[in-house]
Amino acid sequence: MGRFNDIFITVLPLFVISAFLLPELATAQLRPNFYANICPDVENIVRKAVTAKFQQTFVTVPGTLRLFFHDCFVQGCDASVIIASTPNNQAEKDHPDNLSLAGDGFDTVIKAKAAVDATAGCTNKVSCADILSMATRDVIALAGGPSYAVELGRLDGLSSTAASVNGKLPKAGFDLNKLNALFAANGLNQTDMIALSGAHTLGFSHCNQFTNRIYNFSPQNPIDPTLDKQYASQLQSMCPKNVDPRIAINMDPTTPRIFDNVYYQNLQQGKGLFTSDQVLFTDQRSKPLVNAWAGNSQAFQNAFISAITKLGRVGVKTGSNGNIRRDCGALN
Ligand code: HEM
Ligand SMILES: *[C@@H]1O[C@H](CO)[C@@H](O)[C@H](O)[C@H]1NC(C)=O
Ligand SMILES: CC(=O)N[C@H]1CO[C@H](CO)[C@@H](O)[C@@H]1O
Repeated sequence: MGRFNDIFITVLPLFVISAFLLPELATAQLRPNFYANICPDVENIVRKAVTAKFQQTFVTVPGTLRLFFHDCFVQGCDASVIIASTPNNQAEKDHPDNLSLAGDGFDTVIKAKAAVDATAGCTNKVSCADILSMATRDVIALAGGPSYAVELGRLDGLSSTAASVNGKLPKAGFDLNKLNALFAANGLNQTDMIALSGAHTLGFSHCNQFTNRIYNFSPQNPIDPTLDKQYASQLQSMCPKNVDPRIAINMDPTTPRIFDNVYYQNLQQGKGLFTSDQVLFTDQRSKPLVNAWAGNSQAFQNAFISAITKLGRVGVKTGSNGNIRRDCGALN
């Protein structure tokens, strides 16, 4: 009886405390229109800034989309990837896995933030993490992909270290088990992983990400046998041995500037650029969805929207775990 009382007494204050915390947690819960009473026009302001940037360079699209992915997979969607390194701290963006993040993705967020902050009533009211998620939605639509209601209400993270990137991002050489494990660690299942891989319908890769597939795959097969032969020789001519390491090529050889389901059609034809792309078709566990989405653009788009919405919920910062950064590139 005494034990029961002890438990009751220690548990009760926890309920009382959580009742006080609840309003704060409730505001941190993501939802569309989070800024309706704070900065009602924020989505139009961001869209306008992103569109202006897009008109300057197409790299805005893949740069922003990949930035969102890397942000969410390392310490959650908290804009920690945008923090610049300082003499005392090497930030996430300076980890070697970030080497190829396009500067235009960062610039998109900085420009959209400036536009938001220049609007009366909105200054320092919208997180960089939310601006990145809105910008991501906008670039997908600008490239011909679907649009969707984006959930908002994230806070910006309070730290960013290169060390925190280790092991958090997938590698081009990953097989299905490794891909699934890494995505599962972020609450995303195989369906989500296959849908999000469809982002490789856009953007560029440096040659070193796949040279093993075209020159030294195995002693028996210098070229990865899952690669289409003609595509393999195109890749060899675009990426000769000892190529300039700055050279980058389109990941979708067919419609590189359109957000479409051609990525999956490419996989059916042996035109997946990375091992991690082609394995989605060669592994029997993922092949059925590749085939389904290759033949049904609407089904792919629905799955992508569901998956990127789940991606946007990863590790969201609430309460004292975050703040609204004045400068997206520096901690307050
Ligand atoms: C499934 C596991 C994934 C692997 C192994 C992977 C790997 C890579 C690699 C190696 C590159 C080329 C980097 C370079 O050399 O410049 C790349 C580019 C890219 N990735 Fe992924 N990625 C994966 C998933 C994703 C996801 C989930 C997204 C977004 C939802 C994404 C979006 C992009 C974009 C847009 C680019 C092009 C970037 C640019 O042109 O600037 N990737 N990815
Ligand atoms: C993956 O998650 C989505 C919802 O988040 C669900 O609809 C789907 O059935 C899941 N797929 C698998 C293979 O578990
Ligand atoms: C865009 C960006 O900031 N890229 C950096 C990624 O990390 C390397 C070092 O590993 C830097 O040199 C890049 O500038």
